[in-house]
Order: sequence, then structure tokens, then C-alpha cells
Amino acid sequence: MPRLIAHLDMDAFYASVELLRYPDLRGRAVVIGGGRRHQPVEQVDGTRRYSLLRDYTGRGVITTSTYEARALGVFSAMGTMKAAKLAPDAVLLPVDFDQYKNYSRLFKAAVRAVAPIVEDRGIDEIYVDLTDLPGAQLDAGRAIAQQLKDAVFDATGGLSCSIGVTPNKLLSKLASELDKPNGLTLLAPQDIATRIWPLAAKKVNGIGPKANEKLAGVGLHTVGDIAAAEPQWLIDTFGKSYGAWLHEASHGRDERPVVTFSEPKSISRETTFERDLHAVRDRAALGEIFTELCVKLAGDLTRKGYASRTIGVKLRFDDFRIVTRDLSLPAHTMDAKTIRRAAGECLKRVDLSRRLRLLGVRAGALATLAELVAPLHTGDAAATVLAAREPNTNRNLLLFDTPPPA
Ligand code: DCP
Ligand code: MG
Repeated sequence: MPRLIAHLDMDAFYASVELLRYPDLRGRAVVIGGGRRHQPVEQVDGTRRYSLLRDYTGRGVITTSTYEARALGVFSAMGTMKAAKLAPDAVLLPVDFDQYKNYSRLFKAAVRAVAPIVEDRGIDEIYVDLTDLPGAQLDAGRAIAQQLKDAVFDATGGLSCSIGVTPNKLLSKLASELDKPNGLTLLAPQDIATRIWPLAAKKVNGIGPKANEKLAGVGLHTVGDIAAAEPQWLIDTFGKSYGAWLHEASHGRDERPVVTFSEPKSISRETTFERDLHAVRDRAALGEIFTELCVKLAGDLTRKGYASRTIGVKLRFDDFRIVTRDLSLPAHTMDAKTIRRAAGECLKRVDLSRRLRLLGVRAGALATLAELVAPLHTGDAAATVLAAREPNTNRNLLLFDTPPPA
């Protein structure tokens, strides 16, 4: 049975979410990238006053723009001042990342209710394996893809997305962009020459700016150019693994599976003592174990790429009774000292007259680092943060062009 893989990407995501609450902006050029001071002001007559790009000064960057703004040449990652030159009358709205995260959860839940095999690829895109869904093979996934689009629209109160359905992730990612916005594009292997080969090489997920530059340097500009090159020559020029991959990719071949993954709710460390310990009589030993748990927990968070906003402790007493306490922090942390301090506060709220069998420390209310830093790469923040997902693992990679703020 041929695989049917969908790639779903929300249309002008942050901007479309903003248009849900400011429907009067529909049809206008709108960019998202301001700070708090660009919040629309409600007027006495019930209308709103919006910030315009022409009045913007600062060093901010645009996160995204409506398709009307794109028609004027304004795109993601463009400096806001530069955008203001191209589209002075465009509306500028502040970034509300929490809101986008909520809508991200909504659309993903709607998709999972129809098709459960979902790979999360970030705030506004997912891969979905449709292969074994009833009826999918009858029309190459078209009806189910339309069902996904409808489910997303309904669950979000009106957001559109674009979907590509093909035999693999590489082609589907390209296909979902072919008919944006509100697209539904199905491609079969026989469509590769007509639909994929004319595309710029850098459209392929895996051909980054550096590789693209090198490809251009040897005269390969489109996917078709790469497909026409001798595989051995590609290997000689680009290295064994990347050269071979270029050849495969340009012919639309990709065997990677859809990797389902769900974010953990909490991460914890606990230890059962060799002998029961008493808070006063074994104070030194307990303190040492407690600190070590916090250090290890901080290490787990760091390694896995999460930060926590709720620190908790768990104790089991010599009578096997279990007690937990937790504490919400003002900000997310993955720092051992901060965790130790918060966990210490939790401990103070427990009656420690009985001896302890077990001690645990738990980090809840987790956020991925990419989620946390994404607001920084927008607005007026000086630090540019590029958050990306590591291929296939759903782990976050973070690149800072200035040191991250403390
Ligand atoms: N984003 C960002 N900075 C970037 C690129 C994107 O903050 N340099 C944010 C804003 C986008 C969201 O991520 O709304 C999703 O990115 P996409 O590339 O999918 O862009 P859009 O969804 O906005 O538009 P499209 O319709 O092209 O998918
Ligand atoms: Mg998108």
C-alpha cells in the first residue's frame, strides 16, 4: 500500500489569529511584530485605533504578515523599519505568543481527532500519516485532507490552512506550499517533474542557505537541476552522505516515518533512602540528597530542552503516607539553584516529624525552550533568536546571535 503523508501548515498563522479578534482588519495589509505599545486602542465610538507601520521606529523584526502585506513585499523576518518603507499604511500589531500557542493546541487537537498519527513540527505545522485511515487510498487522501481542513477551521473559529498530500514528508512539505493560502495539493510520483523540479532548490527542507549557495556556485538552481546531475558527481562535490541525499531528495524520494511524540507534562527525580531519614537527625544527609535531586532534575530539563514554572516535592513517610507540595514560580526555569530554592520552600510547608522513606522533586508546567524564546525574535528585542526543531527528534535547537538574556 503506498504511503499517504499529509503536511499541514497554517496560513499566515499569527496574523490570522489576530484577525479573529480584529475582524475589521480583514482585507488589509497587517504585520505582526510590535511590542506592547502597539496594542490597538478602543475608541469611545466603538472603533479601534491601530498603530501603522509608518509611525514605527525601533529595531524590531516582523514575525509574519497577511497576504495583502506580502503583495507589497513585506515578509517574515524583515526589519520592521524596512517594512514601513514598503507598506507605510499597513497595520502593526503586537505579538501575543500565548494566544498563538492556544490556537496551535486547538488546531492540533482537531487534527488528532480525525487522524491520530501526527508529528508536531512547530507552532503551525504538522505531518499526518493518512495511509491506513479508512477510505484514504480510494482518492489518494483528498477527502480526509478536506475533512482536516474543515476540522481545523471549525475548531479555531475560522482559521485556514494548506495541506499537501504525497507519498512522503519531503514532497508533502513542498506540496503544502504550492497552493497557499487555503490550498489542498495532492502529488503522485508522476507529478514530480512538472510540479517539483521547477522549484528553487532552497525550497527543499534540508537545503539551507549554505548548501544553496554552494549549489548555485556550481550552476544548480532548481530541484530539477539537481535531479539532472550525476549522482556520483553530487557525492564527489557535496560529500558522501549529503550528495547522496541531494540526489534522492531531488527525485522526491524520502522514507522518513511520521514520528509521533507528545510533550511530557512533567519531569521528576526521586530517590528511596537505604534507611529512613529524619529531617532533624539526618539533616546533613537529607540536604545533600535533596540538592543532588535538584541538580539532576535541572540537568534533565536542560538536556531535554524544557523549562518549568511549577516545582514540587514528593515525600513518602515511614508509614507509607505520601505528601506532595508545589510552588509556582514567577518565570520558567531550568536552573538548579532556583529549583532547589523553590523545592526548599515546598518542604517548609510539610510536617517533618516522621521519618522519610522517599524524597522526590518534580518540575511541572513545562514549556519547550523554543516556545519560551520565540517572543524574543520578534518585537523590539535586541537579541535575535532562531528557534528550530532538530530533524526527526522533535527536540529544540536554539541559536542566538547575541547571548541570551539572563
Ligand atoms: N514566524 C516567526 N518568524 C519567522 C517566521 C515565522 O515568528 N521568521 C512565526 C510567524 C508565523 C509562524 O511562525 O505566523 C508560522 O510560520 P510560517 O512560515 O508557516 O508562516 P505563516 O504561517 O505566517 O505564513 P504561511 O501562510 O506562508 O504559512
Ligand atoms: Mg504557516
